[in-house]
Amino acid sequence: MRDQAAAVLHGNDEGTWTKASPHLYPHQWSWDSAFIAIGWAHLDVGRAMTELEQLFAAQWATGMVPHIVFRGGPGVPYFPGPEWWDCASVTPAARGLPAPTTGICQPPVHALALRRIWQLTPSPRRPEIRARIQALYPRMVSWHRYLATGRDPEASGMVTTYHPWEGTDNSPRWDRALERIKVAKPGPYTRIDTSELGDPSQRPTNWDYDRFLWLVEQLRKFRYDDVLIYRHHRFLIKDVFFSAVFAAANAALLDLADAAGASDGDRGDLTGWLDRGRAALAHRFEAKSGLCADYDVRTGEPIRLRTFAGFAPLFARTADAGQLAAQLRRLDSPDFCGDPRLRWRLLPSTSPAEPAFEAHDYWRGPVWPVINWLLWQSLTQLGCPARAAGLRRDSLAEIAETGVFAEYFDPFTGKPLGSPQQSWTAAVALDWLSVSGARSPG
Ligand code: 2M8
Repeated sequence: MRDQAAAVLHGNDEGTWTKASPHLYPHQWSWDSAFIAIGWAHLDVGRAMTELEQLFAAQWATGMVPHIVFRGGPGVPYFPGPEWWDCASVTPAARGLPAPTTGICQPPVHALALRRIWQLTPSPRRPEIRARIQALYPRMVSWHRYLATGRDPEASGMVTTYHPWEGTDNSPRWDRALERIKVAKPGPYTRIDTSELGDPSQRPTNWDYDRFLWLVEQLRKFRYDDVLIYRHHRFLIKDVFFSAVFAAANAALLDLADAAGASDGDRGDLTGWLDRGRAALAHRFEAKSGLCADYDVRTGEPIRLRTFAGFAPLFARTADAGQLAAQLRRLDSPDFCGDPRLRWRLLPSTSPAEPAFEAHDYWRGPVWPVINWLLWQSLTQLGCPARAAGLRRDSLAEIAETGVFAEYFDPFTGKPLGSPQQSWTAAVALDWLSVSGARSPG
């Protein structure tokens, strides 16, 4: 399996960056790149660093790392392409970049990747890789500073998301906020994803795409200015999963502070963001459901749905023993991994008990290996090696059963769904294959 996973990365390799998948996603995606760098680190730590360096070369002047860098070039079929975003025309923050980008971002897994690269760097390569980490580290801190300020002007400890494309596209977490948006069709457009995949039921609907594109139009109108967006945008959600990844990423940058020669000021800021983030998530935890709830800034209402995001305290490596115990019980309850219909004991994107659940449909039910990798890593670090080992074993078994490094899997049948040869699935498989079930990844 290791050779097959490596072949997926090599097959999608464009030399200095990696396509998220061969056909469906032919550009460089932000959080995909971070996972991909973890995969490359098992093959060549220098190549892993290059992946992150190339992504951060497209970082905006605001510190934001854009969700797509359109490195594939203009002829490569992907919809919507850079013309829908038009970032460099409307904001100086997006000018002078090596390739056009989108104007939104994705969960900051990058620091986890940087830490993993450093852990995997063999002694002879340490001086070279340390120098490259030292060069990249300030850019990562500025990315985190953007999230802690531009995306959290209230200093609440929770990151605000502006668009479903900021991670988990058609998750039912966004349904109500999208339902409030009444849009006329945002001009004629032709989707490529559904024909590329051949099965539209595995992808967001046209209703979703109308809203996704309308939201892009709005963000462009606000010139991607966080202050204007905060004032006028219709979709503003305090995202518990994004916030949890941010907390874990702040901890990862602190772990690297000595190797990177971080300043006292940066260490202080990172510690502050980490503490504030964990405290906010602890506050959003609801004992009754055993889950954390997102929060809609526009309506002032919590979003109470049973999805993987409810396990934000686990993803953030909560320091609260009571919440940890409650979340572990919930994880293996019949609403989640304890559902007897599941093919593997893995965390589905949406609970099968949730009315919006769809076994085939993208973020509305399927199992995503990268999400289970994040959970595995957290549980290992939280001192739950047995449960972590189960996630690793079942995830590898899920991939091995069909031999497909799929984007996502049907939780009941284990059928591979979405794009085959998805880079980040191969990358996390490489990482899982490198450690024994009980050994700590971090
Ligand atoms: C999916 O999103 C893209 C848009 O960004 C799409 O559906 O076209 C999501 O799963 C996203 O989280 C992921 O980064 C991207 C590439 O794998 O695909």
